[in-house]
Amino acid sequence: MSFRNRLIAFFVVLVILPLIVVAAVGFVLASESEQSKTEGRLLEAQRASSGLFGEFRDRAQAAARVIGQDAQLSAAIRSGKRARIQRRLDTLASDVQARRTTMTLAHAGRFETGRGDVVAPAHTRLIDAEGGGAGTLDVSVISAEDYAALLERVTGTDVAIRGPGGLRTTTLPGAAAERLPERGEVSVGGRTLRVRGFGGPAFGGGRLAVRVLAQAETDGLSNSAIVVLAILLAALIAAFAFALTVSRSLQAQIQRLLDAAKGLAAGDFRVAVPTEGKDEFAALGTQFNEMARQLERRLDELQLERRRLREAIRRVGQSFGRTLERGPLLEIAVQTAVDGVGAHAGRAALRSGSQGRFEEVSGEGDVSRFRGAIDAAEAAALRAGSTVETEVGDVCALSHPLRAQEGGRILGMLSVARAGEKFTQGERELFAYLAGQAGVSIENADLHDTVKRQAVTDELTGLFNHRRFQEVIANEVERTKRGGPGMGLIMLDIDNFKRVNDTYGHMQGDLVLREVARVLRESSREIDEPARYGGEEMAVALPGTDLEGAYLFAERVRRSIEALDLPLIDGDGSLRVTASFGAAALPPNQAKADKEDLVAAADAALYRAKRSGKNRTVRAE
Ligand code: GH3
Ligand code: MG
Ligand code: MG
Repeated sequence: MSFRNRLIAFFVVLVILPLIVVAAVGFVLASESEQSKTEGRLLEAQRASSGLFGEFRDRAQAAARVIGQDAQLSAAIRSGKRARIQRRLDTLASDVQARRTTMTLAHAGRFETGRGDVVAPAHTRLIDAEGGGAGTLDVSVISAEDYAALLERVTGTDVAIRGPGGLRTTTLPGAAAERLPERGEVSVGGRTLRVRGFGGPAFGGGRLAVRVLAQAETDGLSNSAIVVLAILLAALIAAFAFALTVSRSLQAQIQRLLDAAKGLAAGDFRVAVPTEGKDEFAALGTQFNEMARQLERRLDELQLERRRLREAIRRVGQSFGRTLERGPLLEIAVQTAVDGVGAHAGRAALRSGSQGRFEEVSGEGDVSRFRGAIDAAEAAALRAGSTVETEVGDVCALSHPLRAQEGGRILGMLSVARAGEKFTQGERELFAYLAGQAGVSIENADLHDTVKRQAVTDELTGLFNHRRFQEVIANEVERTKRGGPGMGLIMLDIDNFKRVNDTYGHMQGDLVLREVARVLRESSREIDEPARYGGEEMAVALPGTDLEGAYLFAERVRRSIEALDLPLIDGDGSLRVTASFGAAALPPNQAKADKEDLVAAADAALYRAKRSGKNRTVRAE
């Protein structure tokens, strides 16, 4: 059932039911008044008919007196001549306008004038001259038919008159068949009639019943019933029209809401429902419009968030994949996190060792302003091992550990902060994701560093390996060719090393190699590149150093090796070693410099140092 139909049903129940009750009461009242009206009419008719009856009876009495006291009739009776008596009776009846007379004489028998049914008779005794009863006289001045017609005319009701022998007359066809009570209701020819009446003497003895009959109010509709019905109908139409109007206007308002909701569902947020008035629909409309605005704002926010997310993921994918250096990586991580979650500032802190202090490596925005909240969040996140949000004043900070995938080692912390607004669940999740990615990337960078270092490092001594040495020499020679500052090169070979191995074992030999390498490393400057050339031979490239510089450097290293007191692995005591050096150099600005020549020169010098007694440095020629 539609809303409109329900409203109409509601109105109908609310308005029509009471109307029907009122109408029913109206009908009852109207019918009661009809009933009493009919009763009144009948009573009046009954009174009139009995009054007329009495009047005609009085006239009959007067006529009987005239006849009874007539001297000529007395004489005729005394004469005993029947014809004479009859003649005189006829004359008298005509004079008094009697409709019917009957005279019964003790000695002469019965005499009559007129015939037919009559009503309201007078009955008298005839007294003769001697005073004895001579007979009886009955007189009536009106026929039953005339009386009935008169009554119908005067009272407007139907009339039925019944005598001892049956119905005398009636104005109502069909009434003959009915037994008419003195008072009550009868049905005649399918109609219901009310009846009233009275009894009187019948002509010639017995009783006469006079009945007046009127239409009972139960049949058909009375005027008042029609009025009630008309009012009811008018009220019904008015109620229905009102219900229709109200339901139409309500439905129109609901339709507007429905249309707006459909528009909203279709993504049109500019829809607005009219909100004039102060009723609940206006309130609903206001709420609806507010909801649409909220939805639009929320969707905008979502879209912004999605854009930020996409941008962050794009940047993470691009940048984390491209760079393998900690610094730039952390910078990207902080920047992406700040942009991605809409923060105002952020920082990444790293620690060098596994237990070292954190140091800010990269910052974005005004970190100092948010330091309190960031420090608090960082400490809490470090304890919790996961994302933690803290609030200090109106500043909210998010912090998440940067973890290595392998072993879950905490490499550092990534934090962002924002003033005035908490971070949403989505922002926290994005932040945790970014921190996870950053952790993995840093670990990758570290691994990369390690691999790179391993690729150029000699495992035993920690010096650069032969390949790296070749690269360095080649680079420096190239630099010198292009007007660079030149370079020095020393090569060393441990003296009688085979004997160390033979006497103390290979392990001891390795230890000697490591110690000599340490001396070499510690003696070198930052830009020098000490390398293991092969076996127990080592070399150092000395950028920007001339032959004399190289020689002095070699001598310094040689003396340090000579001074080494190396502990023996097995048992007590110690071991001393010496080394021989060859020093060579490439002067600056050598357009024709050659790597092989330089190495060969240093090697030749070393060979000469060996040949001339070991534990010494020989300059190349
Ligand atoms: P010289 O004074 O003429 O240089 O004599 P030397 O014994 O050092 O001569 P040689 O070059 O013949 O011997 C080098 C030895 O170094 C041979 C080899 O067993 C040893 N050696 C090379 N590499 C290693 C290493 O990695 N560990 C150890 N323990 N010994 C090594
Ligand atoms: Mg050797
Ligand atoms: Mg040697």
